[in-house]
Amino acid sequence: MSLSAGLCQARPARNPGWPLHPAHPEPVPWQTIVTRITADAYPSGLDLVGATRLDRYQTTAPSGFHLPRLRADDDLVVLLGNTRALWPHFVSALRRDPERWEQDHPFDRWIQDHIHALVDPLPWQATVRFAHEAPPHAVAIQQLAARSGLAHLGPAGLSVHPVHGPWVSWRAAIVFGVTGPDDDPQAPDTCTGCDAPCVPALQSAMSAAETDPTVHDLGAGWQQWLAVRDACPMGRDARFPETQIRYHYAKDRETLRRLTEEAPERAQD
Ligand code: B12
Ligand code: SF4
Repeated sequence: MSLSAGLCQARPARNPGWPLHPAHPEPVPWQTIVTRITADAYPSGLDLVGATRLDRYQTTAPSGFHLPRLRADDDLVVLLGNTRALWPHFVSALRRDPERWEQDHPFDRWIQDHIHALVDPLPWQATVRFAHEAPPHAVAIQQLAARSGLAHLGPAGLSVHPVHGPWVSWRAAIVFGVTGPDDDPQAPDTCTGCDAPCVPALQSAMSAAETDPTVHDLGAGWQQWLAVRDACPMGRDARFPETQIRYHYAKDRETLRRLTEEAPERAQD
């Protein structure tokens, strides 16, 4: 199964990767930016925030996945991700604006709008790259998560968070033209000592795939891909809501449409 087959399906982002703002006149410590973004992002469902330096990421990621340098090699890179906390915010956005569900990739489109609404008003020079972007703007976002100390990269190709296990998603990398952190945090290795039931599950999913899956369509074998995540003993309480699973794995848009018509409390399902 080829990587390019998956990536060619990804949608381009609205922002093609240029700095969003002129340089802020006063240099600020990176902690100021991370604190501000965390305060804005967390209540909007983007409840995982990490930070590292551009040079640390670039030495890990293959060259085709490098992020743009804004000021210097030690620029700050902020990673935004989420647990199941994000889904109700997406459902609310669909209810407010029902035309969204008719778009080609409603979730990716909403994520772009949602993150730009957080980043665009900030007074610092910044560039956003989304996890769903295709080359030449693709990001090795799991490697960024590991370099930020947020989640270990497990043997089935899934990031494993120490609390939420594989039930996390990464949404965007934001480069800021200020010096990033000196420290180089290590994500806790959740996999050493585990019998790795995710590995045979991944092998089953790969051999069951009749055609190359793409980022936007895992095909008829989507339940086998789901079984890879379900095999992991970490973070079982953090499993995504059923409707979120049906949308991300089976691309079940009808479920999505029905959800937007149901009572608000069902948004958590
Ligand atoms: C292309 C892609 C795929 C392709 C993989 C093709 C391939 N041979 O690598 C396909 C379509 C098969 C796929 C499937 C899935 N993906 Co995917 N995918 C991506 C994407 C867009 C790019 C991966 C990449 O090129 N990384 C860059 C390279 C340089 O990194 P790498 O470390 O060398 O490669 C890693 C990834 O390829 C990863 N991986 C992810 N899926 C798969 C599937 C296979 C078969 C293999 C071998 C590896 C793999 O494992 C590698 C690390 O060991 C990322 C988002 C991103 N920007 O990173 C999401 C991403 C990795 N996928 C994700 C998910 C959740 C899935 C699915 C569960 C379906 C879904 N969309 O919900 C399935 C099953 C994954 C599994 N391992 O069980 C999440 C993972 C979250 C997490 N906890 O880690 C990501 C990070 C997207 C996100 N927004 O969070 N995916
Ligand atoms: S099943 Fe075990 S080895 Fe696999 S990702 Fe989960 S903790 Fe790591």
